[in-house]
Amino acid sequence: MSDEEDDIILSELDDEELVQQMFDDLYDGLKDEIMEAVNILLERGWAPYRVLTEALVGGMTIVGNDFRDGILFVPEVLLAANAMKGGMSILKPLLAETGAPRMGSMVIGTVKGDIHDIGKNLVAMMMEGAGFEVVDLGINNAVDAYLGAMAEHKPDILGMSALLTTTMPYMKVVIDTMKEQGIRDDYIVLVGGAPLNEEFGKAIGADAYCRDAAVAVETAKKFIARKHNQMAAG
Ligand code: B12
Repeated sequence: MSDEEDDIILSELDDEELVQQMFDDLYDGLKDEIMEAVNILLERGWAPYRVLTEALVGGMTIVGNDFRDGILFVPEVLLAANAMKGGMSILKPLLAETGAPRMGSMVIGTVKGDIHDIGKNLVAMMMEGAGFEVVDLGINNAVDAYLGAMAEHKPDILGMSALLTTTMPYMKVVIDTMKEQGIRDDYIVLVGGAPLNEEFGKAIGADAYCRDAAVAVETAKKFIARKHNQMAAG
């Protein structure tokens, strides 16, 4: 690192410069700097959700593009992911603290063979913030892990995440097993992850594909309202 870079004082940058600097720091995997910058933006009155989407997710998109293009490799991306998680750890309690009324519950996990968890964690955070109780199964979940958690926690919603084209078909394995066991219709099944799309969601028999965490919250609320209406009518 050059002397010039050493001299950057994050709190002296204006918002726009600070966000640019966060993109660089996330790219370089500088967790402490990311955490400091998140705190600065919060102190300046930025809403936690804005910090999350504009600074952290924005920065991760740049990392993602360079990973795709072969400019960054797994070790660097892991560091960036770690820095992102540092920032998310500050935002998590704030997003969960909205005092929203309890909306329902969700079991969520990344599917078998897949260790990507940033997007899933974000969805879990946003759902908690919207008043959902969330049981997070973590990564690399086989059918039994999902079924066991559903039997134990009886959630309204099952959420599955996959970031690889090789792991996304596993979602169908889970849904097909639910059908075989006659429990498919007991749950609202939401799926997400960068390589998925709406068509895929339909094809595997999910209730909905959600492009991002905000859409996940909206969709979950919509399905819960529908479920309550059905219960009231029936
Ligand atoms: C970070 C990252 C990693 C990190 C993961 C760290 C971690 N703790 O998660 C590390 C370095 C470990 C990694 C490893 C690998 N990765 Co990777 N990774 C990424 C990267 C750059 C970013 C993913 C991310 O976190 N995005 C940010 C979050 C916020 O977005 P998101 O995950 O899409 O989530 C949002 C939505 O999709 C949605 N969502 C997500 N989940 C869910 C779930 C539900 C229920 C709902 C409703 C919504 C929802 O909401 C989220 C929030 O808004 C992507 C690039 C990309 N464009 O996605 C590649 C990418 C996914 N990886 C890729 C690859 C190839 C790999 C490796 C195979 C590389 C290798 N050679 O080893 C391994 C696989 C390891 C494995 N078995 O899983 C490819 C996949 C290509 C493909 N078509 O399958 C990508 C697309 C990069 C690329 N273009 O080549 N990776």
